[in-house]
Amino acid sequence: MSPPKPGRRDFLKSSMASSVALLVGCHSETLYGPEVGSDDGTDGVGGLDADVSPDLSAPDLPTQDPGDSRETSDDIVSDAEIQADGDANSLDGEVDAEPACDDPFLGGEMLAVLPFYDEDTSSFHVKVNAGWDGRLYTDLRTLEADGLIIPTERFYLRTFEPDLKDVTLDWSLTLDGLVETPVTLTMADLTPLIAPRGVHLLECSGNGRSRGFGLMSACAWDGVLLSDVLAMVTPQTAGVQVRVEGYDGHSVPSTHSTPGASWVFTLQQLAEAGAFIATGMNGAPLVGDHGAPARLFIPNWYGCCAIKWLDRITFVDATEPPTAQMQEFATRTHQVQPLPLAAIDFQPATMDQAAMPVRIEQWALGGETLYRIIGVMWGGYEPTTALEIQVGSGAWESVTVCPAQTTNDTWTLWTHAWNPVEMGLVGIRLRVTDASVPTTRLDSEYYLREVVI
Ligand SMILES: Nc1nc2c(c(=O)[nH]1)N[C@H]1C(S)=C(S)[C@@H](COP(=O)(O)O)O[C@H]1N2
Ligand SMILES: [Mo]
Repeated sequence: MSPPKPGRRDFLKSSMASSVALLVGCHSETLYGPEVGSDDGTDGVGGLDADVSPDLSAPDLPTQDPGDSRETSDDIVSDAEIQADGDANSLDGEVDAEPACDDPFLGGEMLAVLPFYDEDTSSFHVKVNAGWDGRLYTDLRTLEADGLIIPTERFYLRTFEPDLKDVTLDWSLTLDGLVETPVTLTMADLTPLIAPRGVHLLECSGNGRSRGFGLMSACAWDGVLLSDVLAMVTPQTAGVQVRVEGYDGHSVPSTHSTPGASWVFTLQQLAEAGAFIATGMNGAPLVGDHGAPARLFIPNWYGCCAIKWLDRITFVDATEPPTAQMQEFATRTHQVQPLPLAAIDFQPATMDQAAMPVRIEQWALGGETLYRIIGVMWGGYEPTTALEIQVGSGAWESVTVCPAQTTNDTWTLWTHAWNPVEMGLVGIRLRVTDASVPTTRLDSEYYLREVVI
């Protein structure tokens, strides 16, 4: 059978049976067009997915995949557990203000986790490629209310530890440029200043659907406030900016990306964001692939700014040009074209409020088949309650996020009960209806995911 290539709208209207036939016969491009933004952390040519070619030879069949299903509903966090969590966090004698979260699936049985359409789930949590192009994709399907901190070995990777890095040499960090006296710091200088810096999410600006948006993770970080380190030198003039660099000595060049990682920030941007030099993840010292012994971390800025194997911070003036990485990642950090000539005129590479589904569960409940869409919201600058969801051609519905989003530092889980009115391939869209909440990337449908019912 060679079905005609349908337009997207027709496709969504088609029956389940013909959808499956079409899915088997169609290349994804027919349905999606080229993906804007690949999952490799580079812009590629014209923002197209120029270099990542997910293995399409063995696509997930768009059927309910028993291999993905959970045996029982034990993994599902019940009201009681959420309550218990809240109780554990509250001080003795204090009234727990956390409202009970309604669970429409109570007493039901989870049957399966449905695969997202046309996403490669084959290599989550394993290191793929090498060196500069090395990646590890986090499996976001595993996210649970009590599992929102990703263990270090599952935290996503973009670029492995450089093979030319001499790990026998003691690390040092040089502060130079437009300063009275340059200084070189060792770990002994930083150690007394190391403290827990909280749970923060990191997302690669090139995070992409083809690999399940797996270039995003959150964990608890330790480190030293960057402002404390910058205060160790005296800027020659009213210091405005710094250029931050890391070590990037790879013997094998990247197939597509400009070597090096370097970014220019104003002192104000770093101070306002609470930037720190991370030295630890999840209670242990940083491991090599995550930038040991020290990396930059700027809460709520894209991963491309989180310079690993940090070794130099240079004070520069307002005429400093953008670095190669700032230009390479310009589309992904939502810069306006033509690009400014000075780094200071670049938009900050911050993450607007975003949201997407991470797991679609099929449940049996009271003789009916229902679906539970579990998702995350992250990024943004103020917590919001204005999240809405649309499944397929259904109406936009408010998402009751419970417990509510209270921080923009890390992701917040939400769930949405869904009773399908149409069969076939359906897209899942999210939006924020509060016009004061910037949602540039969300609104571009960057985080659209699809599922076949
Ligand atoms: N020195 C250096 N730092 C780097 C990079 C790099 O290639 N070299 N990649 C950046 C990018 S694009 C991302 S998304 C994050 C990834 O951090 P992680 O691998 O610890 O998750 O590191 C950033 N820091
Ligand atoms: Mo990235």
